Amino acid sequence: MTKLIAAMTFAILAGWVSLSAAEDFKVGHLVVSQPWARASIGPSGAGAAYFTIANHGKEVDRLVGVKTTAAKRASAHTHVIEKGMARMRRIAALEISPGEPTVLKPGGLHIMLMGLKAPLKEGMVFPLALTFEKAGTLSIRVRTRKITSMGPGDHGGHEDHMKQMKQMDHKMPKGSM
Ligand SMILES: [Cu+2]
Repeated sequence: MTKLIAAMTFAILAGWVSLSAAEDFKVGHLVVSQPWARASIGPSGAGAAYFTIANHGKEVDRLVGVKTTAAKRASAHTHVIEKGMARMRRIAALEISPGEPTVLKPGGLHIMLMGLKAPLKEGMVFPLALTFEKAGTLSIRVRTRKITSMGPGDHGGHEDHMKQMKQMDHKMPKGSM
């Protein structure tokens, strides 16, 4: 009887461990954790995905390619202020340095999804293939959170940011996509 309980406890613990670790993805010295995306706004066709990348190696790596079956194009973006206007700009190679993890989050670095094949809805999970210069390609699964979400572990969000996102235009040099 005690043995049975011990076995059951172990099974429950093991299940819990695998569940909690499910959001980490590893390739080489890189660990991508807690990927998530925001539900997209109406039929806008654009979305954004976020995650944290830690580099446990000794050399800088670079994110040089992003692909997904959920959208026609995906690329790393950052926010810049130009003539007092918040704009987004594509980053061809996002540096992943050892030490401080690189954090993609609303209002900062993000993976821009252009030409969504279907609107992103809360609870949807879609794949993202990240290609790094040194570590190679890593396939991750991104979970869609509600439109007001600020990230995993938040409770709600704030509307102002979404208004800001809507007003922001995507001025990028032709051919940079
Ligand atoms: Cu963007």
